[in-house]
Amino acid sequence: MNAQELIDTARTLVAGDKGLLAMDESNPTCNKRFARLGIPQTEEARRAYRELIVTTPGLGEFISGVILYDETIRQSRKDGSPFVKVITDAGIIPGIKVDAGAKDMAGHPGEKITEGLDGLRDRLAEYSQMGARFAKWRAVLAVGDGIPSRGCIEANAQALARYASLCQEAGLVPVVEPEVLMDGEHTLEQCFEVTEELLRMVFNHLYTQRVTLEGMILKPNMVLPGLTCPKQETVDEVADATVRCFLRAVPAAVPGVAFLSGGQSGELASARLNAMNVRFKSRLPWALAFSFARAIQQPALEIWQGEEARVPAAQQALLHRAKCNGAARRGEYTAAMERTSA
Ligand code: 5MM
Repeated sequence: MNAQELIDTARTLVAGDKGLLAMDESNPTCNKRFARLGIPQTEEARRAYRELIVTTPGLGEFISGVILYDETIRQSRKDGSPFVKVITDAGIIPGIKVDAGAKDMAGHPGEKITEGLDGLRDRLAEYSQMGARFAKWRAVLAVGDGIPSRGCIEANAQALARYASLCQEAGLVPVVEPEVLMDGEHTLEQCFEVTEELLRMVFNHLYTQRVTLEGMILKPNMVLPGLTCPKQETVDEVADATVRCFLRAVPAAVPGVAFLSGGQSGELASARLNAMNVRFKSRLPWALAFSFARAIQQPALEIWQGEEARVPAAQQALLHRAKCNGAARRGEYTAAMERTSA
């Protein structure tokens, strides 16, 4: 492992006003999203959609890195150019999702443990050879009656730390994604408590597994009320709670926090990220960036609908969301940006 290279890559991923675009939906997730819009759920349709994304003109102006899925990293444009080359030529760093998904956890009804550590060292070596410079692993924690349990938090935190350590050994920057889900009636305060406990546990394990914090990125949820909670806090209240929670639990050595969107609308995700940067940017030890999938892709997918003729309009919509999030990183995003685009 070359520690300085890891640190440089991690810093580049969150430099300036850029962020990550997550396009690492597994085939089942991608197919589910296609099915809702009547798009065929085939390997070719998934390839064509990913080609639309990686060939979006100007994407590299706002996106520092893209997270690919195993099928996607092996695919090419219709003209034969490998996606990894297209991405790199656009000035974007290719990354790869390496977990094998969240599975039911034994003895813990309603809870999940992310699998994928077996054989990970060999898979990381292969992805690194293919041109990936960072990797991602997602742990999923639901909030509900008596959950998440200590057992679930601890097991997922340990898996994240073991993954991160293997990544750094292979020269890949680990993007560590502990996600507290938005589903449910829980309050913002409950999300705060769970997120703080989870982050503390994750960083304890990262320390125990000797992960270089300067050479990683954290990809967490924002601190939010559950989707069906009757009380929905304002954008500023969410920004305040999120930053307060992270100041308690995220070490200053971490170069960047790149939020997932978790099912928020594109506009809300941009507005909340913007509010955090407006209110706190100059006082924080880490950059506050984005690593959104749905909050960047959704409008483009809805426009595309699998039709070749709609590619340019879909690319425009994708670029627009990337640009809005770039503005949110500077604290310059406004609702007027959405009206201009419409
Ligand atoms: C939480 O999901 C990650 C961020 O996406 P959103 O911004 O839409 O919340 C995302 O990278 C996720 O890990 C991938 O979409 C892969 O998900 P699956 O379920 O296909 O493994």
